[in-house]
Amino acid sequence: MSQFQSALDTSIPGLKRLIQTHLKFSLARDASTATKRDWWLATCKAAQSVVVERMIATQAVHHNSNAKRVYYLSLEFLMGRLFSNTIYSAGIMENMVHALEELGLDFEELRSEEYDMGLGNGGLGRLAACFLDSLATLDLPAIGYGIHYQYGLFKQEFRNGYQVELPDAWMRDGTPWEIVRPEHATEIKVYGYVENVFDDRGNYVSRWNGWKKLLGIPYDIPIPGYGTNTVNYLRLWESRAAEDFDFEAFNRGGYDEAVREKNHSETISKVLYPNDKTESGKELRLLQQYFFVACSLKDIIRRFRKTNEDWSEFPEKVAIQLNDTHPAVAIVEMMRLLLDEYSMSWGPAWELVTKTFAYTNHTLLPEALEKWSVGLFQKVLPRHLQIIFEINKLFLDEVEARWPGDTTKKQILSLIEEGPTQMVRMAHLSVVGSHSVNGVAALHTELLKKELFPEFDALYPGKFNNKTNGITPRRWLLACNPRLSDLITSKIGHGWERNLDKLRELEAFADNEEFKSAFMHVKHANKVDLARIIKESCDVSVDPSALFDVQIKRLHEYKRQHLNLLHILALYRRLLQDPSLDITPRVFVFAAKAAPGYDLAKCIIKAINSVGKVINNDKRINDRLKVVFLPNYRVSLAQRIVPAADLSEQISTAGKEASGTGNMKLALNGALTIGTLDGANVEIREEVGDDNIFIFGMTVEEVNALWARGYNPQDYYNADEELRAVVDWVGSNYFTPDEPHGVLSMLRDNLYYSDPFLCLPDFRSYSDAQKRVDAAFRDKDKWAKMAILNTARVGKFSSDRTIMEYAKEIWKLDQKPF
Ligand code: T68
Repeated sequence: MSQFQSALDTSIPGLKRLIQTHLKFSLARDASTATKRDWWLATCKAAQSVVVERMIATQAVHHNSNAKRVYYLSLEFLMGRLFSNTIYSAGIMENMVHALEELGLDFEELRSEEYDMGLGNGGLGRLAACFLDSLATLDLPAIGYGIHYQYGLFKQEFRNGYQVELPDAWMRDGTPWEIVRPEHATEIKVYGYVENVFDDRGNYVSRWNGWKKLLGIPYDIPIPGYGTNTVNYLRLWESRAAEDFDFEAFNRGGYDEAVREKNHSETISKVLYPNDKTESGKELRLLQQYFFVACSLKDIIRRFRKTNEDWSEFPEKVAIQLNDTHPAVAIVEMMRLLLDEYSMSWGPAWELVTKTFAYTNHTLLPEALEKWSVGLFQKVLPRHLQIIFEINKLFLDEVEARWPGDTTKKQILSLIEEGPTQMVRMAHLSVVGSHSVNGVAALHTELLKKELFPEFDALYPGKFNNKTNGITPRRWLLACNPRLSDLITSKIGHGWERNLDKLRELEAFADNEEFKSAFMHVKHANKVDLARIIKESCDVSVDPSALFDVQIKRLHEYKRQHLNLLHILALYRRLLQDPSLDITPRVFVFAAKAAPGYDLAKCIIKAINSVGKVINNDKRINDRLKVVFLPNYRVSLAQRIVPAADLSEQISTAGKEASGTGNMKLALNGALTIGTLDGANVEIREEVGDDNIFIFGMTVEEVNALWARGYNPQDYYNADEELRAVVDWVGSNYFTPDEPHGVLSMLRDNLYYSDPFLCLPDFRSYSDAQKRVDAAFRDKDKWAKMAILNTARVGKFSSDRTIMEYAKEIWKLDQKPF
């Protein structure tokens, strides 16, 4: 923190002046007529000034020291709002709050003016955003690369309990954070054909001809570190037509035709695909992937060549991390550039590529593993397909050397899947083309090695490694839960924001009556806030002293929101059968988006909404159960729900959730987990201790054994009277009396006939665990202690820890503080 001297005055009067200056000169507004949004924009611009100054200094330091950088390639960055985060990281929070006060403005009110930047589906995209925060905070030279989607993940509304999707025009009214960089616009090529010809030197070479040009325009978003001068950036590419007009067509009078070409090019960055697990195989998706990868690699190489002459230095200066297989075509594009544009020969080019790339796997679900038909590749990227076949040929030679004559091994491992249509397996390409393949939690990495890629693990010992996910404490505690942050700081002081392990010092207060009471007061105040949001968006009144039982995540069968629903129905039924039953009053809070084409997921949303409507209005149960589904789940809403949760539902079928990160956010904010031994839940249990978590259900081994024996859901249905009753109940017309018969029968039939994610076998164990939760919550003292110990013991799950592991073990990247 020494060399850097700011030219800006960030005192309270200084910030006031800065805001007023931006209001007038950047926004052309007068203080007397400015709207709240104008003030918000002016405040963003003021904070951005502080950050931009440091960004310029950071980039100079990285450039002048010829530092190694990591490039994080991701099709998704789920950034949420940037207002609080930017102001905290700029180190001006306190002064800013006062400056705003003196201008007659309220910080909290201004911050809700911001529209979420929702350029991601869920965990994978949010992980990328947390990683950017940690990279900057740890003074690691890094740039994120992605797409500047015009529309992010759809906006969700409920109409009569059904999900309706609306476009997310997040930047319609402008956004204050981005800096457009036309000087770094980049041209790339797509489509066309390959010709094999003799070049000037008589070599037989492949030429890519007949291609179309596309233009990528970069938009930069500064990423300030917390408590440091480092400001990295996220560079997002927007596609444009390389030429505005086809003038020939225009002159022939074909105005429409001339504009059509332009529109087609600009479609590429139009919209984020809303599927979080299923691979759709659409041409536009492949174009998106190649477009941003090709633009990014050109940019990376341009930056490398400014300060380096020798290509062999490339892996010493550049590390590229692939966030899942979505950017995997980068491996092939890099080969193409080295071979075709820089005339390198195959061997050195391949060595350089494999030393540079590393790949993170985020799922074992077969339906999410990306495959592209050879035909589509041939059409969109003909030269790349040729290179893939060459990579595969050489790779299969390696397989042959390792397992001579074993054709089965070759079939299993080949980059090309044979069948009626040949497919390119992007995960295999990623494994072969990278020096590191990591899973995102210990269990996930074990399964990756043992179940998904055992042959690859045998072929490349040491390539597979684990990097358990993490979350940034700046957003997921400091910014989202100011009450708890202040309480923590009052006990153990600052420092936990950059060293989350320091929270262990709270353990000393876990038996302190005063602290327990203060901790639960904070939780209660946060629940009062959430109750207000619930009233506003669901028109349901809930009691903040009830147990807030929260399941917030994408809607997917493997996450088992429907198992939660079966339990709710069981509780409701027990209450109707015995109105005097003594149960802990609960508010069940759901929030989730379903992929628009995922019918069963949408049916589960409808079912929860319908059951909720009946339960919430049933006078007989005396408000002891409430069920609400908050619409339009997004980062900023998560930041309101997480601090108010008592119970965190992490109930996926064992072996299916790679890690989860919501589990970490909720535990950090003092919610207890009810969960299966899946993903990072396993490691959360290790940290918080068996007594401070509610574990239930089958283990991965038990799940595998059940499938091996043969699973029939009806065995469980027939054996459990309550289970049978609630499965039938949910499919009946009871909860949808005003609608055509059978709108929820799809859910009942799924459970009864197939139940692919084993809700029925886990139901009884889940229900028993919920009874333990109920009992624990009655003992206020015990619950407070458990909640405190959760907060105190989850320091491991800071994304700072995760990123330091990537930096040391995969990227070999040095910190560059200044
Ligand atoms: C999630 N994956 C994992 N995928 O499900 C979760 N997929 O367990 C893990 O914690 C998280 O990644 C971070 O590692 C996703 O979120 C997607 O969103 C996705 C998007 C497009 C295509 C496939």
